[in-house]
Amino acid sequence: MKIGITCYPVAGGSGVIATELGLELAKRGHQVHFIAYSLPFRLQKFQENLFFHEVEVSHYPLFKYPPYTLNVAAKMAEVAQKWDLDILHVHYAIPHATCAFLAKSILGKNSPKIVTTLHGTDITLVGSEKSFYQITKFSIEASDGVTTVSQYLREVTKKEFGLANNIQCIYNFVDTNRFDPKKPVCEKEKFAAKGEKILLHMSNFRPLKRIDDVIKVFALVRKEIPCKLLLIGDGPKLSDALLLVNQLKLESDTIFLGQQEWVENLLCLADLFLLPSDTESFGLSALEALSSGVPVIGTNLGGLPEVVEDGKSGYLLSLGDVDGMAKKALELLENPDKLKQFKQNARERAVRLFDSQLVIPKYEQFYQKVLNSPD
Ligand code: GMT
Repeated sequence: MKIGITCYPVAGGSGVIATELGLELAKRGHQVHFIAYSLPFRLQKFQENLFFHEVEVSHYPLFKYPPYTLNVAAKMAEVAQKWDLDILHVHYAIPHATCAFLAKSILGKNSPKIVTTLHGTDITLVGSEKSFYQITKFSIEASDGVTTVSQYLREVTKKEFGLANNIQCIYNFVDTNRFDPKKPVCEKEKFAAKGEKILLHMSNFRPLKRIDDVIKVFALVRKEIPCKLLLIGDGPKLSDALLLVNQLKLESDTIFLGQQEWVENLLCLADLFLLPSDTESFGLSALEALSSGVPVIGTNLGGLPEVVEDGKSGYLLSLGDVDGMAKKALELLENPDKLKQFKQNARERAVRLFDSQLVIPKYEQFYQKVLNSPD
């Protein structure tokens, strides 16, 4: 198949999934065309069957705001026509599903089929930005096929937008060969002394990630056992996090690593992964942790219970239950046999349910189904 993929090419779950999907599809012999405003951040080296088409955003003096949506739509139409695309797969409804609708309208009969994957914040954002409701509903309905990254998100989308049943859940996936506790060179001693445990959090440091809770859980655990906190990522809550670490006098045991590219070399160092978010439609970072053999302590909300099995590959607690999370973290860290069992369970769960080789064929089948469906 000839497949166009549009995503936000920056660090973030939806960009990661779109990029890894494109890479895998290209390996499987499909012709893949990325259409985005910059080279997706995990797309570094040349690969056969892979093309990149940059969306240049217009900066005409009259435009106070660059018309990103129109620039993407125009590029989609151009690429779809020139390379005769079968499928245009857009990640994140706003505005990419709308751009795809525009491109399809421009191309008429010869348009590719549109597949939209909803990632979560594109749907929940509508809750805070009511004016987007109609255009989001319209763009989702105008797609030829819609997928969500969890059952939870599927139900929310159906309920919020009053949509019928034709949304398919295809779970996010991970390359379990890459995120493998046995493979990377894990130099734990670079960060922690012998016998010290490592707790890790990785995100885009947005308010919903509740970095304060991560730090407070760590502070409670550190009172009981020697440990270090590794923080990967950057974002609006980074300054608050630095301040809290300073107030709680945790500087000597907290390491801010900023944005990192090869996270598989860091995740495998951890004993526990912390993800106490307000909500996660899926929680891709939690899956990457599981695959690296790292149990997850998080919230029992959104799609996270579909990823982490409470009491087996981690513990999921109520939102804001910092004490409870610290207690569960200590229960594992102070009990080597239990921790070992949870690490094994974490790895097994990722391999059994979310390996990319299991999930990518589901996208291929979905594309085929959409291609076979009448206009
Ligand atoms: O919230 C983020 O970290 C970014 C956002 C995105 O679109 O990149 O993540 C969403 O999509 C990811 C990939 O499907 C999911 O794993 C995240 O759970 C989801 N974030 C939220 O639902 C808050």
